[in-house]
Amino acid sequence: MGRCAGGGRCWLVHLSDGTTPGPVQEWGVPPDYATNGQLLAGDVNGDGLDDIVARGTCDDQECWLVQFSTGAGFAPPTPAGDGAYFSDSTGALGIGLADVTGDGMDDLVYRGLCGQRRPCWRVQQSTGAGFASGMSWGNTTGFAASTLAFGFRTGDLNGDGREDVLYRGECNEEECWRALIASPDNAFMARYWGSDALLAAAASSGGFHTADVDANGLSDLVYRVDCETGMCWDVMLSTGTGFMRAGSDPIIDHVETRPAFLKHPERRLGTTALS
Ligand SMILES: [Ca+2]
Ligand SMILES: [Ca+2]
Ligand SMILES: [Ca+2]
Ligand SMILES: [Ca+2]
Repeated sequence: MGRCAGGGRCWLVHLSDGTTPGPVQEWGVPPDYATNGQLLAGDVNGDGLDDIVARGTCDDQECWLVQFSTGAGFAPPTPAGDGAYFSDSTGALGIGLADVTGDGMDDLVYRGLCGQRRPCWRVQQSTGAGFASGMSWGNTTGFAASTLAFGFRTGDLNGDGREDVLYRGECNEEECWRALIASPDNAFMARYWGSDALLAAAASSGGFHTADVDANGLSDLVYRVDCETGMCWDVMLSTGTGFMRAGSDPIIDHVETRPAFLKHPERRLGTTALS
């Protein structure tokens, strides 16, 4: 978000040619977002173009707003549903925009409140035009201090086409990677996904990310760590049932091959492929 050439706020976009960002383009006007909002990018209507979702105001009430990408700009914001029930930990853990149902349209997932205001993993499925009312996908926790510090990320860890939730938590009183595997029954199944991590060193460098680094359809885990030559990437590849460290050398030190932390690097934002 920045200033348009003519003044006022603008979405500014640099379309990538695959390796480098192109010149800046103006892509429309952002709405007035709610102050506690988080800006999310994902494909809400499944047309292959990433859209923008945020909390805003509709008729003096907080609501979800979506700005659909036209391929050459973002359309004006349209109401995309309400029914958000946030919990005390929603802000710290973050909100995901990920296709947990596997229909090609990104859904909202967050730690919120469900029936009788009990904490739950709350999912609002995309309808293609907005989001349906929230559903409880279970209440698995296993949180550790690092869960709140790093939040959660989404990605398809087991390659079944449904994006899953990943966070650093606790398994059998030890820190571990906890995966919440999205099932066809509209529920998350908690799975141990390994324990190995140098993540503590990465606390000051942006936490962890998911990206399919080896392009096998399974989302992997990447984060920055200190190494002898400066900052490096530590990569843990998903096997479909857990993480294993990439190669014999624990640290991948090729900044020029850094993974793009775009949710859908294969998709197109405009006329030029992002990668
Ligand atoms: Ca779209
Ligand atoms: Ca979906
Ligand atoms: Ca999955
Ligand atoms: Ca992979």
